[in-house]
Amino acid sequence: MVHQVFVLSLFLDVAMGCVFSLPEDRLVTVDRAPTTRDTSFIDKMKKTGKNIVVFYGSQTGTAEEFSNRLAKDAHRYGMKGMAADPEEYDLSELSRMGEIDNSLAIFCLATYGEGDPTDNAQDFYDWLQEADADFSGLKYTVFALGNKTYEHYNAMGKYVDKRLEELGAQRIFDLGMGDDDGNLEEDFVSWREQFWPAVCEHFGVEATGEESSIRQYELKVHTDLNMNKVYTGELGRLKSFENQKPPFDSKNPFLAPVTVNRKLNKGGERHLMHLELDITGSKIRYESGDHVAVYPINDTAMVNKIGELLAVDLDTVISLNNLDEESNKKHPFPCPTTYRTALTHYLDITNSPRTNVLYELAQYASDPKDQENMRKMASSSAEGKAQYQSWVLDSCRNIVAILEDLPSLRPPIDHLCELLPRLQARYYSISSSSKVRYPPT
Ligand SMILES: Cc1cc2nc3c(=O)[nH]c(=O)nc-3n(C[C@H](O)[C@H](O)[C@H](O)COP(=O)(O)OP(=O)(O)OC[C@H]3O[C@@H](n4cnc5c(N)ncnc54)[C@H](O)[C@@H]3O)c2cc1C
Ligand SMILES: Cc1cc2nc3c(=O)[nH]c(=O)nc-3n(C[C@H](O)[C@H](O)[C@H](O)COP(=O)(O)O)c2cc1C
Ligand SMILES: *[C@@H]1O[C@H](CO)[C@@H](O)[C@H](O)[C@H]1NC(C)=O
Ligand SMILES: CC(=O)N[C@H]1CO[C@H](CO)[C@@H](O)[C@@H]1O
Repeated sequence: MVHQVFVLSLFLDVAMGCVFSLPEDRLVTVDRAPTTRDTSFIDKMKKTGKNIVVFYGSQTGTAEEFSNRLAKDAHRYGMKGMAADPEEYDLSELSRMGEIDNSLAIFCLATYGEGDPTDNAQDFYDWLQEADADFSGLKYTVFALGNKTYEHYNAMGKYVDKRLEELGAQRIFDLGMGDDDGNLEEDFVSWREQFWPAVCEHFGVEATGEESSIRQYELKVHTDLNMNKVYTGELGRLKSFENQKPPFDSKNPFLAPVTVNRKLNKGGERHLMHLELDITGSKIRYESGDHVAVYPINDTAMVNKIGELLAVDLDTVISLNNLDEESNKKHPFPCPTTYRTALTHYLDITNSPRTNVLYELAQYASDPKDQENMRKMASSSAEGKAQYQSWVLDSCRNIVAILEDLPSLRPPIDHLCELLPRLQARYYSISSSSKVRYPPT
C-alpha cells in the first residue's frame, strides 16, 4: 500500500523575549470551506429588535473579536447590536437597512494576500464589485485591520469604505485604520472612542451611563452528563479524535499523523524541520503553497496554575450558552466540555490579554487600587496606554502572570473563559509538490 504523504518544511524563527516551552502540538490539515446560506439578517434584526449589525471579515479572529466588542458597546447607548459573519447572510439586503429605524452597519475587515478579503468576506467582495444596488438607506462605518508593512495596506477596508459611498450609502464616521505591526488594539480603542460619540450625535442618543459589563454567555454546570457527549479538544465534530468522517474542511479538519519529523539544520538562528504527514483516506488535494494548520495545546502546568489560583475543579463539565438565543454562535468554544479542556485546547492563555479583558475583569479585583489600575490600562488616556504597553505588552504578561501578580484579582473562571480569545491554529506552507508521490517508489 502506498501512503499518500506530503512533505513540509518549517522555518521556525527562534523566539526571543518571551520564552515558551514547546507544547505537544497536534498537526492537522485543513481545506477551505466557504458555504453560503441564504439567510436574512434584516429579518433577524427585526425579530430581535437590533438596529446595529457588525459584519466581520476575519481569518484569525481579531476582526471577529472587535465586532463582538462593538456589538456589545451598543448597549451602553440604548441600542442593540449583533455581530455577523458575512458568509452566513445575504448582504444584498444592505439596501433594505432603511426599513429599520436608527440602523447602522459596521464593517470590521481584515486584508490578506495581495489586498484580498478574508475567506468569509470573499463572496461579499465579489458581489460588491458587481453590485448595482441602491444603498441610499444605508448608514455605515468601516474599521480596517491590516499590517502596514504589506504593500496593500488595509486594502479591503479601504475598498469597502469607498465602494459603499459610491453606491449611495452614508458614511457616518471615518474609516478606521488598524495596523497590526504597530498596536492594533490601541488603534481600535482610539477609533472606537471617537466613533461612539459620533453615533450619539448622528442619531441623537446619549450614553446610558451604564458601564458595567454584560455577559454574553451563561454558565451551565452539568452533573450527570454522559462523558461521550463531552468535547475533549475536538475542533469540529465530537469524537473526531477516535474516528474521522469526511468531508474535511476548516470546520471539520482532518487530523494527519506525523510520520516523519526531522531537524534539517544544525545551529544558526533558524530552526528548519522536515515533516511528513499521512493524509491517506482524507481525499484532501493540495498544491505547494497551500498550508497546513498546527493546533497547539497549552502547557499543563499553566492550565493547572489557573485552576489553583482561582480555586476551581478544572474537571467540572460545563457549557457556556449564548444568552442571545437568536445568535448563530451558541457557545464561545465547543460545549459541553471541561474547564481543563477549554483552557488547554480552545483558549489562548499565553498571549498578553487585550485591554477589554482587563476592563471586564477589573470588577473582580477586591483591591480598589488594582481595580483602578486595570481600568486605567484599558482607557485611552496617555498614562493608561503607556502603562498597558509596559506592564502588559513589553513584559509579556499573560493571564496567568496577571493573576499571580494581582492577588486581589480572582474572577469567576467561567467569565474568564468567556473573555479569553480562541487559541489560533498556526499555519505552515507546504513546500512539496502534490504532483510527485512521496516517498518516491
Ligand atoms: C498562511 C500562513 C503561512 C505560514 N507559513 C509558514 C511557514 O511555512 N513557515 C513558518 O515558519 N511560519 C509560517 N507561518 C507563521 C506561523 O504560522 C507561526 O505564526 C509562527 O511559526 C509562530 O508561531 P508560534 O506558535 O511559534 O508563535 P506564537 O505563539 O504565535 O508567538 C507569537 C506571539 O507570542 C508573543 N511573542 C513571541 N515572540 C515574541 C518576542 N520575541 N517578543 C515579544 N513577543 C513575542 C507575541 O505576543 C506574539 O504575538 C505562516 C503563517 C501564515 C498565516
Ligand atoms: C498571510 C497574511 C497576509 C496578510 N496580508 C495583508 C495585506 O495584504 N495587507 C494588510 O494590510 N494586512 C495584511 N495582513 C495582516 C492582517 O490583515 C492583520 O494581521 C489582521 O489583524 C488580521 O485580522 P484577523 O485576525 O481578523 O484575520 C496579512 C496577514 C497575514 C498573516
Ligand atoms: C507584519 O508583517 C511583517 C512582514 O510580513 C511581519 O514581520 C510582522 O511580524 C507582522 N506583524 C504582525 C503583528 O503580525
Ligand atoms: C507553555 C505552552 O506550551 N504554551 C503554548 C500554548 O499555546 C500557545 C498559543 O497561543 C503556544 O504559542 C504556546 O507555546
